[in-house]
Amino acid sequence: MEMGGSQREASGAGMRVAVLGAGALGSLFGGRLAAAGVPVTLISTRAEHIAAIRARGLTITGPGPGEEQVIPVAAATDPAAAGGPFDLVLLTVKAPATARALAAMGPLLGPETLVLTLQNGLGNAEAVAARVGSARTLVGVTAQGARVTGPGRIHHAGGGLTEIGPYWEGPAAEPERVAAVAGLLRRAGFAVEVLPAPEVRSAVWTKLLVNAGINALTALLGVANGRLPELPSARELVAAAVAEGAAVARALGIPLRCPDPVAYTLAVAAATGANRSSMLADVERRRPTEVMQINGAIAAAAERIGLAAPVNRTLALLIRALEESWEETQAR
Ligand code: KPL
Repeated sequence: MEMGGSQREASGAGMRVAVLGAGALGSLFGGRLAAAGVPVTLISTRAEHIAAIRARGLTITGPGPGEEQVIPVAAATDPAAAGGPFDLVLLTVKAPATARALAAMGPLLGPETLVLTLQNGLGNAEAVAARVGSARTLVGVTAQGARVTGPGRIHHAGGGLTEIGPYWEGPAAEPERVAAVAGLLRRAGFAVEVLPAPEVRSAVWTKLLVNAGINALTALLGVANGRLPELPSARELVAAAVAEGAAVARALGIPLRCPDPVAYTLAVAAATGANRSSMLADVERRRPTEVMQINGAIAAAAERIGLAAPVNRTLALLIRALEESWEETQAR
């Protein structure tokens, strides 16, 4: 049966997708899209991961016990060899790699390509908009959790809502195009809601505060998320970091999506109790973390408006000091 134009738009049929930053989350989205019949190319600088996907397909285990899907999907280490341009680029690199990814993105882009950032922290949307324009920038916040379990293998830890919407300054993406992206993701089995621009900003800040309270502390203490609410001193630090971030959001006029962000963050830590946070995973592998886009960004935003965020500043400095200690070891 032929699809009409609006049906096609709503399901995103015919869209070709590149995932730039096929780590855990990028591979999850790209893999599920490919399994739903969407033409996808996964791109990552992790040569082993890409070689394994090219040889044996991408394996996704979970979320249920015993669930496993092996998905044939195109994969490349270099955007120039990915077969662009694409209709949609999912940007899922870690935040410190955003500038490098945007600089390499040229071969993926046509004049109409949309870029959807699903990254953590502040500053990614602005960087994408500076590269492709705000009318082609979409921002998403997702509750999906995944981790890499080996080359060509990821584990889908659990699902949840993915919210996407237009960037909030300058001309915004046309609603039909946003709906097409949402339709595409729904076809791949993701629960998706489209938000108006101001609510995207609220969603980004609400997630930011959760990450500010959980990620750096779990990375410094070497504990799973669920330990933070249980340890009285850690709990106090979570509360202080989140309260500082909430004060900045309030001063900037950004409504948060929960009445009590400290209680909300502690509830997320408990609900994701067995998870090792993405920053803990980065620290364990001695990879650059997103701390400057999370706690560092809150401290910088506070400073710009004459507020203080000493707990976020200290958490950022502690993680940076760790990173510097590895850089020094590597330089020796
Ligand atoms: O988003 C997360 C992360 O690890 O980056 C949380 C919500 C803390 C879950 O682990």
